[in-house]
Amino acid sequence: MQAFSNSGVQAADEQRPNVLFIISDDLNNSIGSYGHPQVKTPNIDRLAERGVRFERAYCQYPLCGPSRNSMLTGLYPNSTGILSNSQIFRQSIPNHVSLPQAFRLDGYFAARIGKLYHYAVPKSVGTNGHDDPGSWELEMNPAGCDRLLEEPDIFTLRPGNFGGTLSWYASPRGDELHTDGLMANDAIWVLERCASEKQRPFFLALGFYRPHTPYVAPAPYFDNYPKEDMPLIEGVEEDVKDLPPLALASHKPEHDLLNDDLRQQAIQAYFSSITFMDAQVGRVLDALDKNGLADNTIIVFTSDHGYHLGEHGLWQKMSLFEESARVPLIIAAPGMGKQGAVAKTPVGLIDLYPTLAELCGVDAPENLQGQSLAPILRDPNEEGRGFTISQVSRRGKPQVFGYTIRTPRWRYTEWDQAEQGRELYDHENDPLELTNLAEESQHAELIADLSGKLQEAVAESFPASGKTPEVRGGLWLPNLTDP
Ligand SMILES: [Ca+2]
Repeated sequence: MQAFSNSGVQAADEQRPNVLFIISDDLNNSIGSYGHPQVKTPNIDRLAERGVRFERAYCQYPLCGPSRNSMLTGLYPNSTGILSNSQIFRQSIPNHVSLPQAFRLDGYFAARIGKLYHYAVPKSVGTNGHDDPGSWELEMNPAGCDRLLEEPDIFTLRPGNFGGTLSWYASPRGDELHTDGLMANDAIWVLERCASEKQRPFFLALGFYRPHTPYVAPAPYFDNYPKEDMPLIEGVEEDVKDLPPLALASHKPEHDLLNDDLRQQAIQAYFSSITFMDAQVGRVLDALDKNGLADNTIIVFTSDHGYHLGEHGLWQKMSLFEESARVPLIIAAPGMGKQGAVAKTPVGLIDLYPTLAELCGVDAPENLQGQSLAPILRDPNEEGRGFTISQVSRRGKPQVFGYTIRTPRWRYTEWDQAEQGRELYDHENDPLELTNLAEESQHAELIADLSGKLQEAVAESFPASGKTPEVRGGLWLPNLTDP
């Protein structure tokens, strides 16, 4: 009888799709299939060819911790309470069921390799980081030569600092000695195990660390990007004249240490790290195919936020411009929609939880705030919600917020409820967001409309109580070599 009932479960579960969820850290849209003229990403590109590529996908908060907590809870940052790094939603909304936890509760094998929730990179690489143990049945935290051996050799703008500071290194060691290479090895091993035990569907989450600083990649990847060919942004002085100061407040004093030579070195290393990470993605996709899992596995590829490489004079993240708020997003769901399709309606990382829950028939909490992207996967011309909001905080007492709304044509931003400035960009004519139209009277009606829409969406980003949950307990830093 036991054998009979087990095989009944097996038959039902084998039809449920698996999920391979791949996220890269601090990756912007410098990707071949997104039209980047220089960056080589053959493996992400071949994934795009078998799925739907979202042309306008945005994070909800352009910083690791807040973005990842939002994505993995399906709630806006105003509802998770996680508005800075080194925190986890269990400190604010402990009873909420996370995305991987929902799959676990529904019988899936949920595994994490590397960075899904926040990690202090590179110090916490090799530890669980600011993880949520309730989300996973298996957690793997490899640490490679980039973490354990090479720090003394890494160039950095501020000696001794590697995580928040621009820093890079062309490593003499091969792919599989680096953390991301070890992670791909682990993922291949887990996929082999999953293929041999098909009675349980899996949710395998793989969080690569590159291209986050320090931009460390094996030296051969640097050969793809001759330093003198790396693009430098010009005309910044003119560009920033029409901007409110808070729009540029993510600038760090250390960025003033950059000259053109260092800027080109940094971009070379950032691009090299992307191509290195892409190669690891390729090894995992190959393993999925080789183990006969591809036909029944939904693959997601994304990043936690974008990244500036000098636009508007900015580097890294924490701005509300396109480069910082936008993320790559590719979803390949077997049998859904046309392979290689492109969806142009704005969507957010907030939408991933309801999407995957629907596609896999997994019970999700009723208070999720995003939309399911399933209708857009079936027909990429579907509009869905039709806009996405992102937010960021600026120092001050009380804390000041900037909010931005992205529609298919416009980006509109308000700082401190427009008390400290606003911005309007026409993406049809100004994709680089160089001309702020917010103070031009002919756009008054459009601005009133976008402002109303933004404020309504912001109000809905709070929980039913209307108040952002308080975070209990302090910050902490798991550290492999100095715990
Ligand atoms: Ca990040």
